[in-house]
Amino acid sequence: MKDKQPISILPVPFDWGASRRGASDGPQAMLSAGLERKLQLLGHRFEVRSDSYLSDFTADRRSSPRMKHWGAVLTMAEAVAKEVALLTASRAFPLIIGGDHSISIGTIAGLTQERKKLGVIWIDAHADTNTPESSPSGNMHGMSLAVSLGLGDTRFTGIDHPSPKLQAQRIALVGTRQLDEGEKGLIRSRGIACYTMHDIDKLGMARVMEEAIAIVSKDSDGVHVSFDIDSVDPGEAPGTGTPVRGGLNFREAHLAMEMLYEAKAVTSADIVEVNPLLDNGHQTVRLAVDLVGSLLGARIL
Ligand code: HAR
Ligand code: MN
Ligand code: MN
Ligand code: MN
Repeated sequence: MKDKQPISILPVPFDWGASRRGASDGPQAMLSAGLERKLQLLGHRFEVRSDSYLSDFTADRRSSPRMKHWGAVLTMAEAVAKEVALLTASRAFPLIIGGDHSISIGTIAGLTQERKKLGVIWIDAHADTNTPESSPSGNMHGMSLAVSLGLGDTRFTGIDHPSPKLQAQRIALVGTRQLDEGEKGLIRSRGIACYTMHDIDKLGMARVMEEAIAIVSKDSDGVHVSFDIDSVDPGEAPGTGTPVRGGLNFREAHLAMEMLYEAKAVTSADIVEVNPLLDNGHQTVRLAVDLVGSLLGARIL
């Protein structure tokens, strides 16, 4: 982010892209856990946007086995895209708080209205590169990155402006440890940089983040961080709908965020899949707030 750039926090209380309910309570939980106080302490100017930009998606019953609740997801994503494009145009730093990961369909469509060469770091146990055909679940939070690459239903890939929104060479996946067969083929054939937990174990998080930041910054006009809290090990972050063992530890997750801040390259972020209904007290919600703090400049000394 730029020096003294104001931050616009955009809540997206939405969970119809996931199989389990509750991520829709993530935004309110993060705000109640002191997200605003954290930004104040860090000296940021910021505003919390109302969620009234979201029209009533609950009335939208359109759904199919391969794209569950697609009507609600589409209505949400179109509204999020519009709102994020407005924030980008206003020169604020968009900080989108979800919500399940399908909200990033809207986030990325909005950001790329202006930034045609957006780099994206996707920190997640999953790659979210399924198409309706390859998805084993039909849950749309597993399709958001594929949609942004122009794959899948054209009503989604065409949101706001023509597809594709992203180019494969400006994407880096970090923390990956659960891929479906179709996703593996796509990641390989498109040459998407993928830093699995195996790579993090062998190379160390610092080296992985250096490489990932270099990849997404190269010839780009902005860098978006999409942080799925399920990238963190379920021992630290149990409050999420699709936990996978063997994730980032507390220090690796913070280091990733700190290095992103130090790189001064990040132009927007979303944090997703925080599910207060599945949390152990407020452990996961608090971790999410602290990680946003690290991304926005919190330091020990
Ligand atoms: N790959 C699986 C599917 O598509 C699971 C994806 C799910 N979960 C997320 N996204 N939280 O990162 O169904
Ligand atoms: Mn709810
Ligand atoms: Mn995800
Ligand atoms: Mn995930």
